[in-house]
Amino acid sequence: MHKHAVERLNALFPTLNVKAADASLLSEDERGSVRGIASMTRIDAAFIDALPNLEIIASFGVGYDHVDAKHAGSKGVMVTNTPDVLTEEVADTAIGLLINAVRELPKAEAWLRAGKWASAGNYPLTRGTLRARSVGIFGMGRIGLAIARRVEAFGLPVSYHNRRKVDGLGYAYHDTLVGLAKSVDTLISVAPGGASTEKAVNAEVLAALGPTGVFVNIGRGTTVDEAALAKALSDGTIMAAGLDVFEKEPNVPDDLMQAPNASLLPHVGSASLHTRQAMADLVVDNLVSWFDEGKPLTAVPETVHVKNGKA
Ligand code: NAP
Ligand code: 8YV
Repeated sequence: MHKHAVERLNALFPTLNVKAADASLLSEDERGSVRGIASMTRIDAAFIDALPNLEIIASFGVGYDHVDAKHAGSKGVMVTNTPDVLTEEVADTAIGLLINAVRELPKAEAWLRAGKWASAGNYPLTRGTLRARSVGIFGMGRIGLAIARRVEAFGLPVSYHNRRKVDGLGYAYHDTLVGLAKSVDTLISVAPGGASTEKAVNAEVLAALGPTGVFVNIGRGTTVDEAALAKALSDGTIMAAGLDVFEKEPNVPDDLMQAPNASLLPHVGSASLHTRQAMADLVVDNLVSWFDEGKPLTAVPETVHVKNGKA
């Protein structure tokens, strides 16, 4: 948990610090004493069931695929996340990854640092350019919209795929991901993890993007068939990728590590001091609001029905 959140929590509540959400790390008395959790790790049904007086799980991050929120909701336990406060930061990172992937900026910098500018001459002209690209967004939610605004400012057309068309949004909508991929050459995924998006970006979707295709993932690694992506990058099915998230973090598959046409980041989408502090504050503010006011600030959809017994 973020240090600022821990400091605020220690000042506000009696706290227990547990290294993992594993009930065997707590005594029976401790299990009975827990009414709220602040966490950025996996919380499964067994852990929720092991805490008889648990009322709320305040998760650090907007994505909460690591929390069994459906089970929490069925047991009357509130789950909160940290939407909005990270939206612009993550959208900035997505654009950085896109430009890195298309214009090879990390490789150009490595060229300079290796002394090759002086010894071998200019970095080669890039095959990739943003000019004349069309961008598809998989997951047109809060962050997807912030990315779309940036892409529009670059003068590029935007289209998207969600399960539902967003009312009043002017961008072209595709009701399938493969349909979206067929219509663009640049796909940015900012969809949540979980069963409904598991390996959604597969060989068929990558083939639909085509040989000038660029794939950027700022959402969750689980939404991608990583073996298919590595193959598509090596055999020219697509041109390049920019990836901030991976299926089994912090482990990155070797064939992606070695791919010269992939720009890779260690899940830093929201990772500035400014934004992480705002996320930490929202975790704590949710707990304070729950225990003082009887309601959360940012409940996840699976638990909006959960009422605080004292409210
Ligand atoms: P959001 O506002 O809930 O947007 C998610 C969008 O995805 C919604 O528009 C939703 O529309 C769509 N979606 C969900 N399931 C789908 C499915 N099965 N098929 C197609 N579309 C689907 O969430 P957000 O705040 O933009 O955050 C999005 C995700 O970004 C998070 O869940 C997290 O995984 C990721 N993230 C990553 C970082 C990072 O550091 N890399 C940082 C923050 C967030 P429908 O419901 O209509 O389908
Ligand atoms: C965080 C994220 O890095 O908000 C999310 O969904 O993926 C990131 O902002 C992560 O949640 C912290 O572990």
